[in-house]
Amino acid sequence: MEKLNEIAAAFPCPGTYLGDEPYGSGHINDTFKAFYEVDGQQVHYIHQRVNHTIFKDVPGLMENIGQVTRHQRAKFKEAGATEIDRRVLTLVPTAEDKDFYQDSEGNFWRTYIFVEGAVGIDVIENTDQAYESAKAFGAFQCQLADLPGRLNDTIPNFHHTRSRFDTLKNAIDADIHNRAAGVQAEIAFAFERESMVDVVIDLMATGEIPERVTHNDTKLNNVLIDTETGTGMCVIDLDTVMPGSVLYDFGDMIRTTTNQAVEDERDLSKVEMNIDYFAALVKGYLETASGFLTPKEKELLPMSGALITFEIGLRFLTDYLEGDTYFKTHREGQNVDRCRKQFKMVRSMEEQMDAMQKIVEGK
Ligand code: ADP
Ligand code: GN1
Ligand code: MG
Repeated sequence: MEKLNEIAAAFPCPGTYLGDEPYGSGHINDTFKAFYEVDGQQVHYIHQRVNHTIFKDVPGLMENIGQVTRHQRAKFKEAGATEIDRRVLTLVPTAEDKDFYQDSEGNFWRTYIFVEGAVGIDVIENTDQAYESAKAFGAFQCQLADLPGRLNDTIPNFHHTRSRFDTLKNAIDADIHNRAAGVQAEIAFAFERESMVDVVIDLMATGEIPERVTHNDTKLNNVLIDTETGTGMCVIDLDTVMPGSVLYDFGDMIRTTTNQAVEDERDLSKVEMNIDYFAALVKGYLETASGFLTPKEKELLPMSGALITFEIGLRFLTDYLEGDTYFKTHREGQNVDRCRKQFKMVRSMEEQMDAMQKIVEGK
């Protein structure tokens, strides 16, 4: 256990501070589980250092999170929900009553109440988890449909797939680490599918697909699943909640919940899109989202998986070429393995597109 004394002092939580342990498997922020003792009982919090290289306006991001979680809380209350502190993230204020603290080194920290008895799943175990996570993300979008005003863009052009493609092209041209020669097959795969990148952004530009408040990072481990009941309890990782398209949200659910291989799986024979998981996702998502989806959005649900999986593959490949500066890596070549897995999933989804369409049409 390590002591984050400055952080613990900044967020006055009741009890005696015991220490912190690194927690979770996110690629971006530094997350810690904090241990406190209150009347002989252990109580936990989350201390999180926000990556301010990636999120350039942390105060603007925290303003979004404050607004979003307050709105969710009001919706849960209105609906008469129980255990609201386990269904929505709760920010713990600093001694100055702010939602974040900037430490002596300039890092930004926030603290959440720890959601007990629920976990983020890295690799899907059964169709119930697909159903539950999609239902939770759909309910999240539904709750935020009437959020007043416009949220700050925490990362501009986050799901602008064309700019992601252009950034890859620049990284290939610059090739600052001389890595391009080793990934020619991946580069060729990317170029063969260039036409895919504009589909959703063009439809958004013409207004055929509406802009909505979306999560933008709906990977499976960003919904906490109740360990007893298996219910999708709490949508977390709200850094990228901002205006976007539901298609990128649904697509990322397909990317991360329809296959039992890890995100950087090297044995690509294990990597196939599983249609039963897909069917469970569609069922869960439409239960909470069908009330607001337009026919065009619904029609494009199956292709959204290939689109965002391609986009994330482009981002992993770009990061590899740029020297692994964006996503946390734990070994050499991890980003290229992540890219290869994504591209294999794209291929598998392309092969099963007709079957995926039939499932959505049947609902
Ligand atoms: P990252 O942006 O790095 O993915 P997350 O906000 O997703 O960071 O947090 C990382 C992990 O920490 C999550 O996958 C989850 O397991 C855990 N976590 C985050 N917030 C909470 C919370 N309030 N209660 C319990 N676990 C949490
Ligand atoms: C990052 O923060 P985390 O680990 O949930 C990334 C997502 C990627 C994902 C790939 C802010 O998500 O966009 O899809 O890794 N988040 C950011 O696993 O870039
Ligand atoms: Mg996360």
